[in-house]
Amino acid sequence: MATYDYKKIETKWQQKWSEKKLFATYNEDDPKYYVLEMFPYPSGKIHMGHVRNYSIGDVVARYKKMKGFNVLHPMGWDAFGLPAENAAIKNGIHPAIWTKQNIEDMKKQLNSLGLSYDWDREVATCNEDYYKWTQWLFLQFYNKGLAYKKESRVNWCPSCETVLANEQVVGGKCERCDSAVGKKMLNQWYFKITDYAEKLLEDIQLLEGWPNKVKIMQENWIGKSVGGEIEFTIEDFSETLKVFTTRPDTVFGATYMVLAPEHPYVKDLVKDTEYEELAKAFVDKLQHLSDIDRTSTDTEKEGLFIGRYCINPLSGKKVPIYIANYVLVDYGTGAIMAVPAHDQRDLDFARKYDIEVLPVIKPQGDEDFEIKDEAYTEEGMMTNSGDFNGLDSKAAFDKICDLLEKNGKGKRTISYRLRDWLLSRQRYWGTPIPIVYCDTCGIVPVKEEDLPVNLPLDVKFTGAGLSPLTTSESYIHTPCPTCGKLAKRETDTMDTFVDSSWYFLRYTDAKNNDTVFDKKAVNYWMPVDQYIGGVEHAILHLLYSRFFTKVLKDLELLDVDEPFKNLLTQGMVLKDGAKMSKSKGNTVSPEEIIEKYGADTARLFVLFAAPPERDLEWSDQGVEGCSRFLNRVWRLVEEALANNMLEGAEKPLTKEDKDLNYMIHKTIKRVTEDIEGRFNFNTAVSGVMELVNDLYKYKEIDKNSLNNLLFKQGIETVILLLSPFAPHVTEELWQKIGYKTSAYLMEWPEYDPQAIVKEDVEIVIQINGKVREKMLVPLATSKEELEKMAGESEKMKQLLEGKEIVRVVAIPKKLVNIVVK
Ligand code: ANZ
Ligand code: ZN
Repeated sequence: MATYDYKKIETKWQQKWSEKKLFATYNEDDPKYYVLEMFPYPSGKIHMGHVRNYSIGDVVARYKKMKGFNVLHPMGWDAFGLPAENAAIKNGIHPAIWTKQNIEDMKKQLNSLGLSYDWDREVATCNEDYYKWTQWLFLQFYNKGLAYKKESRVNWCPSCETVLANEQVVGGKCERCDSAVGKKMLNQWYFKITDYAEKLLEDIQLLEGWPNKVKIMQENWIGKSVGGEIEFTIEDFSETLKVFTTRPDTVFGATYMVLAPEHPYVKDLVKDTEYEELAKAFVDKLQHLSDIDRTSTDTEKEGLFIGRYCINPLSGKKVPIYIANYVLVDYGTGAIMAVPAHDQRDLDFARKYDIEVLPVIKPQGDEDFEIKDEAYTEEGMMTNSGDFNGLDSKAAFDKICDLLEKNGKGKRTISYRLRDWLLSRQRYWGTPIPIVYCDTCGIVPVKEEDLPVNLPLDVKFTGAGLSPLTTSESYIHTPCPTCGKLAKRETDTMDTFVDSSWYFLRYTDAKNNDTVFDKKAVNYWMPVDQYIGGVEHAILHLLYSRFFTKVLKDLELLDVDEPFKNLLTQGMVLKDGAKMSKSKGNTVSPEEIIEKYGADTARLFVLFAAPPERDLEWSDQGVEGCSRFLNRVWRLVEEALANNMLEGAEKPLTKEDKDLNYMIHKTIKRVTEDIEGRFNFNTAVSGVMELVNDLYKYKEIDKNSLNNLLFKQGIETVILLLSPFAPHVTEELWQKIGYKTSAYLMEWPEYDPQAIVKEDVEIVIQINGKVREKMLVPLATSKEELEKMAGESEKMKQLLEGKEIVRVVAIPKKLVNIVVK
């Protein structure tokens, strides 16, 4: 018998599949299924997280194919970004060459896992034929007023020399290089995602196949607040101060006001006063803190009285104005009325600076209510609020809004936490922004027919704080698309999140040179039926992709509202309880595992060791176990072939045959349901393992009396059920038992509902509720028959002798109770 030579088998099938283009997909009329894993950054090496992500996707893809769907399962490269540029600076390799080499290396590694990708649809975001369309999309956004330029204060990493998003600033430091992050004023490009805030929020309810936690994260990120804008007069100042509040009902309790230190009024309010220098010093001190750090509840509240006062529009009361770290300039109006009795942040601040705390809402019926260290944030009864006293605070909310609107002192408003998407990056290795600046015509978009604007090769990586593109003379100078005079190109490139916000659309028509994608193709394949990736992308990538999809729908480029119908966020791969990572030095290299055990074992392990959404703890014994199991399957088939156990005539089924038949169909049902339901691959695999055990036992009964046809059916079932998980070894065995067609093209086994109905069922017989006897009866035995049969056994006859039977209760398939006196 041949031994299981995984290396030979895996190389052989990978080659054959690729030669035959087994996984190529065409746009047909069949029901489609689009399964997608988040595409990787081409770092050069795959890690176990990739193996897990892509193995999960591959099972789904192969399974759906066998279920008769026309499956799209593409792969590509999120190929722009900082590491390539840093490698260029460090090692002097051009980012393009570095990236290309890494893609080749990683593609080999992915192929060594036997993943069923349609490589004809491969995209790399750094290729001209891709970024041409990213630029084209930018122009469509621009024409719709959804891409605009604005001067703004941005997080700036002096070491990476680039703008950072708030999420990339951790504890005041750059997420990438750990340098202290500063602020800088820059003229930047933005996408107007805030125009879609309401739609993005509303449509979360369409995402039935998404994990709840991700939906909540998106909801919080958009952060809709319903409230009001209230105008306070500032004493001796020409302008009024607008504040945004979610609690107009607390307006009488506003005992001080806070402006964000960067609020435009601050300079004028402190001008030529003793507070001028203090305020300036305070603003400087906050420069390096990110918004997240400034508003975190753990951050000590800090502020400064600026010597001025406001007048409360309803109470007429005069209250002091502060600047403070916890009020942000770009949320709401950048200023607040502070109500320490009912807002914890305000209370902490008021206690620290000894400001009055005035409760204006109290719990119903609580006479000696008092605020101590905790703000009262619930609803209740109005107090200290003039004419509104005694009202329910909910009713007061509306009445106060009505009054403010009547007096012209305020209005109801909605505020979103979501900010516009800053997309400019002062980097080289990204999609050039297709814009030209002309002294005569101003900002001029590049003509569509002149796309792509190519990344030049003659750049210097100077580290001077400007985009390297500014060093390319050939790039910068260009005629103005409108007037033809010499003009200058934009030298910023796009955030790589722009590239990844539409790659799943390009896969539907990846080779199209005439348009971004054919409308028919995109509408046939979209939405993605199953998206799989890490939860670290739960907010930005998914939100940006949803935003793009909605804009493209409004541009009539496609018809779907949402890009991803179902989302699976896979858990982490841990070792010794911690996430596998280079920095912790606890990684296991996929290449080593594949070398030592084969790809099928590696795949089977990551699929079997935990359900996809849970974290998976690496275990060498677990890997060994999976390897042993595949060897066991191999031997089972080899022995069966060697002993001619897969050929024979039809025979009536014996008791053992019936049991095996039952197990075969029950396993099909179980594995199918495990995959269909919540991708419980771990239990699906153990189902197959049990069936393999049963086949081994069956084989031992008596070689001459076996029902070979049934045994063969069992073997075939194992091979087919296992094929999405361990595609190489099953393909080899499938051919060995005589099939010419790939297992990938076979139909997924169907179970026979008749076969899993157990024919006999055990019934308990009770006397006065006490179990006295058990018996096996045909499943279909009726109530009347059961009543009759219950007393017939020898044991029952004895037990009932001399007793008077009062009543017999029979419940088919369960029990008979005989009530006696
Ligand atoms: C008075 C008040 C009383 C407030 C009260 C809350 C409770 P969300 O729900 O997150 O939208 N706020 C407004 N603008 C702010 C800014 N730029 N920086 C920091 N805080 C700001 O929160 C809205 C509430 O956060 C607003 O309602 C305001 O405080 C504060 F019992 O106004 B509130
Ligand atoms: Zn011009």
